[in-house]
Amino acid sequence: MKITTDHLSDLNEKQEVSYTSELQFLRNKFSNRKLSLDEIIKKLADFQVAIPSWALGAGGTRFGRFSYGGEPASLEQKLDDIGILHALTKSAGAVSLHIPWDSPGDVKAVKEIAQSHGIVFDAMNSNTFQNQPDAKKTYKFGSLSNTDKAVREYAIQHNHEVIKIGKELGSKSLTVWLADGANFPGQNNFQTALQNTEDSLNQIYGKLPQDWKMFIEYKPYEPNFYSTVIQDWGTSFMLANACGERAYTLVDLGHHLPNTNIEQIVATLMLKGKLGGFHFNDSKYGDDDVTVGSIKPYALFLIFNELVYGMENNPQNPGLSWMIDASHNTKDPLEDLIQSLEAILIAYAQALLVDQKALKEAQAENDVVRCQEILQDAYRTDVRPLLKAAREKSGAAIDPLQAYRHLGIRKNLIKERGTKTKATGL
Ligand code: LRH
Ligand code: MN
Repeated sequence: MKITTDHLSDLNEKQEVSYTSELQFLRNKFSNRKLSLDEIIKKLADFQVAIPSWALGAGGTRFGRFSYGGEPASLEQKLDDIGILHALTKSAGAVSLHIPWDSPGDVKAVKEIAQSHGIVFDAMNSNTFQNQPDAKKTYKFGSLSNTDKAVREYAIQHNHEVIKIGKELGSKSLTVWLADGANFPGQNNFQTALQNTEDSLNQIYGKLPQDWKMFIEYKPYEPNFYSTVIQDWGTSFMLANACGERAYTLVDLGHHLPNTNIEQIVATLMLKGKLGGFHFNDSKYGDDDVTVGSIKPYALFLIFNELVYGMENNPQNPGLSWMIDASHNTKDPLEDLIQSLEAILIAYAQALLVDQKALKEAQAENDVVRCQEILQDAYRTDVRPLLKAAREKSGAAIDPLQAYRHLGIRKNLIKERGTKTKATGL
């Protein structure tokens, strides 16, 4: 199912009246600030988030998985679904592939389909946390950290193959996340596991094309429940520095122990020029992978406030990779991703409204109350008219979720694919 601007023009016409008056209200509200709302609208229109190839079907847990009907059964169909998301939002212009879950059979055909939807290939993800059916080695006791040199080499080889596939597709980065760790005290020698991991990552980095980046993703626990080799930002930061200047830390919002100050981690990594990118999602307890901004929207805003400050003040930190990493256990995957894109753009727009100059002055004067008021004034501003203006500017649906339902897209996908298809991934 291909969405065209014709599909959207009538819908947008109805939407336009209401949001233009809301936009005019914002223009009046910020007329006394040296702030260009048109510049913000342009930044929102240019902001592209990569969609994870592993999150286009119904997700699940060990307690069950409830299929959604019309799920994409191939990489080609997944690209078509991301094409629908991008046509509706004009913010989903990239895909992040997970190998081997989404290995491209026919690279040429896959590139053509992606191009036809205006989608580029963002970071490639290797998978050394599952044994493949034809596996010659087992990752049961780890991969890059494994005590068995042959298993480490097997995992390093897999990452080199993922880079090779990425080069053919035009990707420019590799994300390495390791499940490696232990379930019980005494099971692992922490130092040996970390040293093996560092050596293995260096061998992967050694084969990274000169114009590529490597992202090292950390996580405190799951699937190991006593220790994880790359457990926190500090360990990832250390390993990235040990590898080289094109190795960075990737922040998955769900990979933090409760109440961790993630915005401070973001500020620290940007100051050190080692923040590579994000896996956006939200969570109340663990790595819940629920809809972005659905549980802690203020925390997401505070993270974007540090990102906006960093993008203005830290030229030492390169452009960031923006990716979603979520799992859809009870929502239509495409509606869930539309909501996540909305939440990310809302947090970014609110952060762009922060009067950074006034904040800096209030911080210098230790005017604690004023600091909070400056932040919350931006956070409490309804910025959705700016997102609607950005989408109209980009030829997207002013209200993507309403358009998705109005056009009966899920019904059409079920008609095309049936109810039995199952998407690869989590
Ligand atoms: C690990 C993770 C990682 C992916 C996987 C699908 O929890 O966040 O980014 O490889 O999910
Ligand atoms: Mn992740």
